[in-house]
Amino acid sequence: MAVPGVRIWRNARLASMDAERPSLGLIDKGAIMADATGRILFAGLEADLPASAGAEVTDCEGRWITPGLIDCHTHLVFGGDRAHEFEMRLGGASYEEIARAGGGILSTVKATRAASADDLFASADRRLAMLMSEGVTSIEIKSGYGLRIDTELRQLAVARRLGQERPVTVRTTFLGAHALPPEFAGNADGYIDLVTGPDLMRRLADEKLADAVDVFCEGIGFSAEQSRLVFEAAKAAGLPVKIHAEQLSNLHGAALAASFGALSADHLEHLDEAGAQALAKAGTVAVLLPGAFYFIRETRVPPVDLLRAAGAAMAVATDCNPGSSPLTSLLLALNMACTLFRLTPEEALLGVTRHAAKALGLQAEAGMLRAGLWCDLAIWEIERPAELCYRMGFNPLWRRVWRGS
Ligand code: DI6
Ligand code: FE
Repeated sequence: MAVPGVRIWRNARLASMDAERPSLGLIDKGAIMADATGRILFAGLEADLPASAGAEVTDCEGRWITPGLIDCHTHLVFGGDRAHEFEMRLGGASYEEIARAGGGILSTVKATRAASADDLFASADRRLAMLMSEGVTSIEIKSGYGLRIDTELRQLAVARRLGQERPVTVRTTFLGAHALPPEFAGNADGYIDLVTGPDLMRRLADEKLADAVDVFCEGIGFSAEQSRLVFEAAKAAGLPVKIHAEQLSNLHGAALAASFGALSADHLEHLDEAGAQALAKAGTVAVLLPGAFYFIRETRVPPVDLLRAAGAAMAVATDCNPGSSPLTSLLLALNMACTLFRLTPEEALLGVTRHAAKALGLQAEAGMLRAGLWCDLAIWEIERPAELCYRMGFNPLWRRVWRGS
């Protein structure tokens, strides 16, 4: 009997990332079957594959299949670039000095406000194509360079449009509390009032403009108290929260976010032991961003040993943004997570699949090769999974599958 729309990938080695299997959930001599709606019907030993005459079959010739990669922290939509500041930093200025002198995030805000939605779409689309070419099938995209309601909503709309027009899952995050816009200089509380306005938050939720709400909790961003106000407003609108925390100093933002059941706390170079334990206890994912650490030449690495000891889930992402991490390679982020932060390849790979899915609240849909989840696959020309972390600047992707095709 022919089974219309069913697809099979056979003769493969699977790194299933399935939480019910040890380590990376390896399955030698594996196969995957997807139904016509793009969900996985079967992932396991080829010998156990259910009969399915008429299915479209791909012979993977022994290649490795992982879940499609998930970049769970990006600022992909923005105007302009910051190459000039890169030159200034090479001349001796620090990231914080440039930010305080009105450069930094605010220079990108100016360029983003000046850009049309089509311009923003076109430039983000090129960056997205780079990520997708390395097997990325889900991505988070934050606002935070509009810093006015109209331009924040424009950024979110462009992010949504990328998800509608390209074969990739896009989760959007409202990061209105990213920096203080010039109109509110000296009046951070006034700006927080605007960002936490109940009408805005409800609109973000009701019109499905944002899937989550984030805040940059930092000396050059917003205080822990202001972050709390953002979280309370998000919670009242039913939106999950995330935080940029402990990147340049320790304001205890991660523990605050954990107390709100945050999806993730991100950066974390200055996290302390209590913070690591709070994340583990709340099930908040610790998202590590080695591209930003590298690019702004941080010297303090996130306390990976404390996160491990606490049992916190760790994810790895590009933080793609024009100021601190102009990185459009999740594979390079994997390498950096291992070389700079000493993650094991196994931890790093779980960090761009299963744990990254959790950081987006997508753990029931993506991040593992398991029946019922989306059939998002990355098929690799490699001999062992650690090769994905080991190489630099080499892309071994053979095929990418999003929702079964
Ligand atoms: N932390 C970061 O690393 C980026 N945003 C944030 O909150 C930097 C954004 C930028 O410099 O444009
Ligand atoms: Fe970021």
